[in-house]
Amino acid sequence: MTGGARSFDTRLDARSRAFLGRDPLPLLMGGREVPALGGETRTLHYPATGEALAQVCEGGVADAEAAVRAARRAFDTGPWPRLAPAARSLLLEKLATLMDRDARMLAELGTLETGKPIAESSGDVARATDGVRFYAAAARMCRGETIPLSEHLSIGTVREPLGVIAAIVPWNVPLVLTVSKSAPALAAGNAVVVKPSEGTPLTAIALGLLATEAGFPEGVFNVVTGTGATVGHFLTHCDGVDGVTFTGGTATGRIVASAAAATHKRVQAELGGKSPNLVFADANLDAAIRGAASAIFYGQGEICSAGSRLLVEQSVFDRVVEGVVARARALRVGDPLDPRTEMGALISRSHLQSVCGHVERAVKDGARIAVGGGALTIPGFEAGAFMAPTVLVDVGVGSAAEQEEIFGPVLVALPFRDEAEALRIANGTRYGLGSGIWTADTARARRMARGMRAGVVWINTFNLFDTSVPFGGVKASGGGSREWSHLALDSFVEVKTIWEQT
Ligand code: TXE
Repeated sequence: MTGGARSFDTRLDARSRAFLGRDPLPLLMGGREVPALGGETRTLHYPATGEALAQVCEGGVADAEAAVRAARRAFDTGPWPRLAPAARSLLLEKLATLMDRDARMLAELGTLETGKPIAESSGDVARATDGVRFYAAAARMCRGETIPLSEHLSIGTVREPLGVIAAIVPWNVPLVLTVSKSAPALAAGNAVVVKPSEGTPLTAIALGLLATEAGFPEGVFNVVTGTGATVGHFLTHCDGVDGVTFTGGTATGRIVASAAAATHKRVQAELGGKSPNLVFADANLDAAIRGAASAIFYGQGEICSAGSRLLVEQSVFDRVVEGVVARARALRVGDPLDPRTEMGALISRSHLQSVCGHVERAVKDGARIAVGGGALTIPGFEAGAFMAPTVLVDVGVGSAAEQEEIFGPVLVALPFRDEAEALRIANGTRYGLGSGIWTADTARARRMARGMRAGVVWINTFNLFDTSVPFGGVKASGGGSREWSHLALDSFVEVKTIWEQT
């Protein structure tokens, strides 16, 4: 980048500075760093200050086509799918080691591209690296079974890679989601084309460069930047792609799924949410308050499984809401590169406007702002997309604020009378991703967990994740297959049955 010193330059690791200094950052395909065929570039901005961050080659349809061709070659005739699982495992392990080496750079790039606090980005890097390690091991566990039918028939299944996988990634947790999509696909022997979100391609490009350094065969791990309307559209419509793994908004997810259906692609999708977090009067209320606040304010609320609806038993409603409000007031919002910061900037000014628009509409619909409610001006970061942690009360069940994903630090709090009403409200949206239950009564916790129409239930905790634990949703939150754990491999393999008369 040209121009004067930026507010963040001197605070970065030398590797981050060198990475950002590459002008423009390339596309990665066929094992090579290449410019966009059309010669276009995009300037990325740091959401906390609005400063220009980096120039990135902006891929288009021709670039996506070239990446798919490279991936196709790698899969159809290259060594990768034919390698012994142990050899694939070793390369993934090497990638994880390089991610450890560059952990600080990856965390800084994650913060610069998203505006999230560095403490969270560091956690993202640790989670992503653990994900690569998990699938390094899982590469050796991708196996079939034998089925005894009769003495003269030998029947076996093998789990074969699908082929070329398009990984379409959103902007909220770019590195973690690039890994959750590509690592199991690679472990199973597929070739991958990653399409990062147009505004947050840095960590995906950095990961791609590390994959090249680790020695992945050419064409196995490709990264094409660009918009959903061009690159995303091509990847979901073209014949050369066999499977799509997508995380993003529910509306886009529908478009992706129908495009993929038309060309017979496997789809793994993880979409939006409006996750309920239920607090019963018998719960450890201090823990529930802490949990409820972090469920919505972690990641600025830009998390698909954010606990964005707090449902509280009537008798303790005021106490719990006051507790969450106090925590919202105490949150350190500001400089994302400061390790003490607890909430950073939203992804962009336009997303901030959208989130504030949801709050304004809620107020028109009769909601009351218990805390926050709008943009925050942080000294030294005046052009940043900061939002005050917000809690809304007097929100109607069925109102837009209670039903729609806001994707920001906005919590709606509603009282309930009994278990049946709690469950009715909890299950009363089109989404079904996360859900929380806070109670000291184990039997009730299990009863409620069974009643939740959600892919994940957390009891006396919220938003815990682990590489070895499946994650995903039901209804409009996605559905079908799961991300993470050994189950994620299922999205990227085909089971072949072999009958043999003996
Ligand atoms: O997401 P999109 P956006 C929700 C959240 C947010 C809303 C919109 O509510 O406010 O979605 O965010 C690519 N064919 N989530 O617009 O459009 C796009 O380029 C193929 C929830 O950023 O879903 C990007 O790489 N691809 C979510 C990716 O899809 C297309 C995380 C996601 O973008 C495409 C992010 C198309 N036609 C947003 N159009 C979660 N579940 O965590 C776009 N893309």
